[in-house]
Amino acid sequence: MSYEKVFKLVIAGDGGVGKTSLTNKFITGIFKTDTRITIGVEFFIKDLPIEGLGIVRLQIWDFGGEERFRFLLPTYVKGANGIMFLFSTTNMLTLSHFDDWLPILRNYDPTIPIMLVGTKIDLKAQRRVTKHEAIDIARSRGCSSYVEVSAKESINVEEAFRTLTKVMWNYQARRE
Ligand code: G3D
Ligand code: MG
Repeated sequence: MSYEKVFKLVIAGDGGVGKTSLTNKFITGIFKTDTRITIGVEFFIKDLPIEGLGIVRLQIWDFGGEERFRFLLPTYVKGANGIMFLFSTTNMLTLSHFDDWLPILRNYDPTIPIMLVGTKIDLKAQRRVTKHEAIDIARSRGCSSYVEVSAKESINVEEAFRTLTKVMWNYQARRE
């Protein structure tokens, strides 16, 4: 497939929030139940046709959120066109940690598009973060948008990637 652009997209967030599950679901359409702890970083490619724009080749960097790999992140963020920051809607701490991640994510490009993504919305009874709270954080931290997803129940998965891809496209166009 020929593509118009290549965008590097970094998936960040605490361990266990569902980064690998969301990436897998988007790439393969399958919700795997045996995702192992991601060591360092995993790298995926997906060609995404965007109506009216063209085909975008997404290079997706699924970053291992485990503390002992955190030192690698600044290197991976270099040259990124956009970032998805995932937290679990079942765990407020994973959203609180956004502020710890932000300086690293914005180190090379202080205005890089960052989409805030609340995961596991199928776990309704375990929900601890309201949509309202998450939107407030997204706004006050200058995120491009907030999306809620479930990799398990296939809610908003492709939409999240599409939305961010369009934002990355516009962002790059403005800088050219
Ligand atoms: P990570 O890559 O951010 O570390 P993973 O997270 O994708 O490995 O997911 C961590 C755990 O959350 C996994 O469960 C996974 O199945 C679960 N999970 C991911 N996305 C969803 C979702 O949308 N809904 C639900 N209910 N669970 C999800 P285990 O039990 O393997 O630890
Ligand atoms: Mg992982």
